[in-house]
Amino acid sequence: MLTVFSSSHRLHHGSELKDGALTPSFEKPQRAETVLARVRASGLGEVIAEQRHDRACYVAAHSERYVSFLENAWSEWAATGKSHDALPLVWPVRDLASAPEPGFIDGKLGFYAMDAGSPITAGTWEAVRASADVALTGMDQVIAGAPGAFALCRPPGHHAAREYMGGYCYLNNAAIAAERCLAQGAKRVAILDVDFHHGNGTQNIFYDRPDVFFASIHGDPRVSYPYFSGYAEETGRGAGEGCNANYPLPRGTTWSHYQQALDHALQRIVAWRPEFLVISLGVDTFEHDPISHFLLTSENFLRLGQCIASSGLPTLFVMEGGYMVDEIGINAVNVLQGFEASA
Ligand code: Q9C
Ligand code: ZN
Repeated sequence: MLTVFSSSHRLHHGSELKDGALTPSFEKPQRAETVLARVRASGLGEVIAEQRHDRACYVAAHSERYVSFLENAWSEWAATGKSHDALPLVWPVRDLASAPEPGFIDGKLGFYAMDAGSPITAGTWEAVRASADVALTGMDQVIAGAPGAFALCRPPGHHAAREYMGGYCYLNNAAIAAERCLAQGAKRVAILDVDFHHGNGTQNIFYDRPDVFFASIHGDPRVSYPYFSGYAEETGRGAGEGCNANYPLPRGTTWSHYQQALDHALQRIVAWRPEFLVISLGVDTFEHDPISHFLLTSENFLRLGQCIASSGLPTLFVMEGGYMVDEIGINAVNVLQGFEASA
């Protein structure tokens, strides 16, 4: 299987506000380098660089003003004399939700963010757009006939909604890839999110859409980030009613229980008859992940790839989370090798 990788990811490394303290982000450059090293060591296949894609490909999944914000945020922040990471500190909650976009960077940061987990640094935009280009380049391979491809994206994307960043995510790489299929003529695309955290951003982007089916298996939002979405009752809206499926699972979930949700999600996807499948591939469901609470083993990730292959769909794997840096490469590549063994 082909892997797409961009060295531009190294331009993005920042801090997050965690448990009340500013600390180096769990989402660090070493993550992508570890996965890349495992791709090479395992002989998975060729590794190619990303091809630059038009900005319109990003605006397909996001609003124009949000993409403009991402492009300009660092220079607006730096213009106020600051050189450390930009993080939001005030948000438009419930009764303030219809407020207009502020004209100053401190206000814009909160307006376009769901949390203080996505720092804007000097190199963030260049890394973010390269990550989206990695997903687009991988999707182009699948559209051209590859049965599977791996977009080794960093930073990740599934928490990024049409108009906000959060959870280490800025542009929604999986959503941008799905929009690419539709722009190239596909009628129906499915996205399956197996990251530990609910793919709130992807759900947000496609919630009222009948042409994209979104399923997510994740930690129950009653006790797990992102806390405010991911309930089973969220099934889509309007023309998109019935095209959104959430599988919230308790802390401590092991493979046997996980596999039941996975089989159900895949059955629903196959029955919906999509032309392409995008997997939001987080491996933070691993038993030793430092910020998550499922108990999958490295061997279970091979099974996960086999189950995905059973759908028989052309599949793009898009890297999302996974923070146990020593194991993240083994677990991600196990999914891909499990897929290839049964494809
Ligand atoms: N104590 C992704 O996996 N912080 N994002 C959670 C839990 C945010 C994860 C803190 C986690 C975001 C792509
Ligand atoms: Zn995650």
